[in-house]
Amino acid sequence: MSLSSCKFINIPIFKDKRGSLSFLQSFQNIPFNIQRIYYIYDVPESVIRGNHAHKNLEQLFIPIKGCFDIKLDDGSESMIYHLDSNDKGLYVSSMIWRQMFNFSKNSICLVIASEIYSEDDYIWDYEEFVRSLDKS
Ligand code: T46
Repeated sequence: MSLSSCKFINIPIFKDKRGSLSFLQSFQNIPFNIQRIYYIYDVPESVIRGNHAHKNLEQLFIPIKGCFDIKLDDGSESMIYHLDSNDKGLYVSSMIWRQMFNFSKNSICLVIASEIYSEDDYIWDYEEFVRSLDKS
């Protein structure tokens, strides 16, 4: 997969005097079937999370609170995305190397995932990631 498959997705907001509500629904405003949800929080400012790629997993990253950066790399090019709005999620396809950093204090990253958790889906070594791209 190339970086061009990764993109920001607008999340609808229903806002009235009672507050706001946003939703995600499989294949409606998210391009995969939702199988898992997790969230990342209490991340110290200097920490880098991720540092791996996924063979099959597709994910949507949403900054529910605060902001952070994600660097995506498809083996040919890389780009840093700043996530700072809970009505915009970053869709990341499979076979993209990712690093998350610059978490603001008290930030929360919600992640919507297309697969259940599987250790076998992770590629932890960047050289191995690049080699797997050559094979596909
Ligand atoms: C990703 C980045 C951005 C589980 O048991 N189930 C789960 O669904 C997940 C996501 C994690 N875990 C366990 C595995 C580890 O022992 O939670 C621990 C921490 O996970 P990890 O070191 O993989 O965390 P990150 O932030 O480096 O990576 C996570 C996701 O794993 C990964 O898919 O894309 O966030």
